[in-house]
Amino acid sequence: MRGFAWPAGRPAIMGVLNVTPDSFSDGGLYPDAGLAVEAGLRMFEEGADIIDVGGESTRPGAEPVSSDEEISRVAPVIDGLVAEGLRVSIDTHKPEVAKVALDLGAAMVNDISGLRDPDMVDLCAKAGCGVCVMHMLGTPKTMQAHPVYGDVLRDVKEYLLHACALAEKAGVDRADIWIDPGIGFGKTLSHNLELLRRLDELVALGYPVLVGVSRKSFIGRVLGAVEIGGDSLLPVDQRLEGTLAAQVVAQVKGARALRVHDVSEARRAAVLAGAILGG
Ligand code: HH2
Repeated sequence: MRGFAWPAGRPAIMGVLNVTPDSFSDGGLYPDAGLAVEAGLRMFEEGADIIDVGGESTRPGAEPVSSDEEISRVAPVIDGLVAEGLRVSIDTHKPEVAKVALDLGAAMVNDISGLRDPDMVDLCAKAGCGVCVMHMLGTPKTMQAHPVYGDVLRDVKEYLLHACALAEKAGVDRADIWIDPGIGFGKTLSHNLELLRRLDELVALGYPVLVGVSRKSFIGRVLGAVEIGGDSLLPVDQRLEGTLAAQVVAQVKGARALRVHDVSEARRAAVLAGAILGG
């Protein structure tokens, strides 16, 4: 991603800005574009290095929306954030949506489908933008039905390497690629924990690794079992401490970027962890 300066001493912070009615934790928060732009500016002031704008929820079971609907949600927000000089990524797997976002000045495409659509690869190669390639098993509608892997880390790694090779062959600059294991995207609780435990194996591939754990249900599940019992989930609004713990583990394992809802808290935790880790 041209001109992206990695922050010293901590992972980059990607602030989550969902302009959807149904995202799992911030859905419906910004009924108009002005409010969403204000929220993005607040995240920037709190230390976000890039704002990830999404117009379609990808929570388990989510219904897809049309490209037109997605564009109508994200375009005014991206326009407003870019006008304020902020660096923006577009969270989409649809090339038509990515194209509009890039034309408006977005610097990165965050593709949860891991570049499944060849048109997306070509678009990114032509645009010379940053690309985050995320691993997902299946689609959001079905991904949590019964995810099965041989060895989850190896399978995710193989998929990401393959997608990155296709992107580079099409002309995407290797330096513009980030990879992401896709925590919660077609993974059981133990898959998510294992991916984080063995994140250093993904880091060893040499691409910057982005991790998105913020408020996700695996956190609610681990803490719910301890605090409530059985299969209970700790509610989304009580997952901040668990989120920070998981983000710090990812940082210790070598994550270079964190996708977060709570920017200020995540930045503070990352700065402190960075000071301890040194270098
Ligand atoms: N997680 C979500 C969405 N996009 N992109 C990347 N690269 N990595 C992630 O882990 C990731 C992502 C899901 O979280 P959220 O956007 O908060 O919710 P929703 O999909 O319901 O809008």
